Amino acid sequence: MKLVLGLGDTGLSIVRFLSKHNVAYRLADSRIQPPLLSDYLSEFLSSAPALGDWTQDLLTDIDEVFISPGIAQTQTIVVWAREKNIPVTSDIELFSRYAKAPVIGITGSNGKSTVTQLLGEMIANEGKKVAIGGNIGKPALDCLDDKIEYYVLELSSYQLDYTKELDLLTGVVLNITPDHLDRYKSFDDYVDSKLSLYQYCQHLVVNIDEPLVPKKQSAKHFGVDMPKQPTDFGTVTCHGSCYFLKGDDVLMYVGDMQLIGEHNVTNVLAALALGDQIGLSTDAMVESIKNFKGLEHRLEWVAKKQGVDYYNDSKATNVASTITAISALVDRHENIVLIAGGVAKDEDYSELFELIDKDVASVVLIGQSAETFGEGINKAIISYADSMNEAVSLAGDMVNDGVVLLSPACASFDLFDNFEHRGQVFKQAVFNGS
Ligand code: UMA
Ligand code: ADP
Repeated sequence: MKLVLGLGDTGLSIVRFLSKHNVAYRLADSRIQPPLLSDYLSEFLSSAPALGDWTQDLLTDIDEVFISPGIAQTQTIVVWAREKNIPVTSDIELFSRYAKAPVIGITGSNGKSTVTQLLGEMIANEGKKVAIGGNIGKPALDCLDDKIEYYVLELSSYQLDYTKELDLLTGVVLNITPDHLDRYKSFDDYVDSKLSLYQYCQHLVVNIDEPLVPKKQSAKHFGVDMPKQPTDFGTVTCHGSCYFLKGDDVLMYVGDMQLIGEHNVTNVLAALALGDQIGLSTDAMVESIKNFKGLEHRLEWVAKKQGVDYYNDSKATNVASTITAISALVDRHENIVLIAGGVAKDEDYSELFELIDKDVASVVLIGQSAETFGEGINKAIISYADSMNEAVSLAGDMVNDGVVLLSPACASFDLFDNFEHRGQVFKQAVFNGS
């Protein structure tokens, strides 16, 4: 019998899959009211899950555990399973055992969803049937379909930690900066988790600018300044205008994409390199880049009100992503009011505070980390708010001509269900405000 741990999106996708294949399972969640309990009960009337604290008897007669990525390796149930030599496996590995079409894996600290979505759109634009899933939201097992010609999976370090076998046609580690350090003994362990993706790839795509990713001769590289190799992707600036290049072939003017910011230039190059690796035509890829509006909650332009542009970057849950967002806007806007704060993640925030003091006029702080952030910021004007509505109203009052940016550098679960909820509440406050 299999043990399925966690009754969220992943757990539900696993039990659906096992039921379909007539595999017996036991389902357990350490919370009394897991998020998808009622969905599960209405779909699987006959079998009640085990809820509440993990107990050893959950492992009786179990030959494999399928685990949700949110459950840490230090949880007793994982430790007990390992002591009994019972394999603890991710939904991603289970997916890979059954996927018939080539799989492309995308990981990294930031930019995963953007690259996953863009590559998916490029493949669809080539006329191929593609499924996009994994950490981006739709569990990988829910994507399985024999008609699919390519799978594009966003993979988190949590998912990679529980994966030992995975067949990837190609894959990329976009970048590595500190994140999720509460889940890892050290930053090195987090780096190893990210880099583990490459061991599963037949072909590699490598960011030339990421020092933590070892360079490989056989890889396709991106981020190259004026690439010399015909298969490498990079940019060139000519008379003040920047162009995407494949080797020395000009692909398109960077200003023709709708995304903004240097980080998105890198994201596009990564998608181009992956697309080229799997044989997509340059024309289809370039067209997709021009049409791509970006994802909700990632440096998403919301509205212009009384001369002020509002941006929703709720997905920025770590230092590197908020630094990226400020850097993307600073060239375009003189006055930036930043709304930040939430649940901090054991990161070193000093570089962010220095950038705020240099480039941000005012900051509105919310959530658990508000006070510590306030102590670290010296020059920018600081206000505190108890809710997103108050934060948006205070921020709007602080600027006449410029930008209000929600880019929290923190997780959201002190005040919100998740980053999507936080972004929605921000947008609602912008639209409802006077
Ligand atoms: N649970 C326990 N005990 C615990 C922790 C969790 O029983 O100690 C239970 C919870 O009660 C809950 C279930 O496990 O019922 C939730 O599992 P989960 O946290 O793994 O969440 P899922 O709903 O399965 O969603 C997961 C990913 N979540 C995490 O990795 C935390 C989703 O990524 C992903 O979209 C989804 O699988 C489909 O693949 C979200 C995420 O925040 C967006 N990812 C992190 C990130 O991007 O930074 C890694
Ligand atoms: P992920 O799925 O890895 O969280 P997203 O594409 O959802 O990445 O982007 C999340 C946030 O990270 C964005 O809001 C943006 O601020 C930042 N970001 C996106 N791409 C990059 C990148 N290549 N380098 C650094 N930061 C980035």
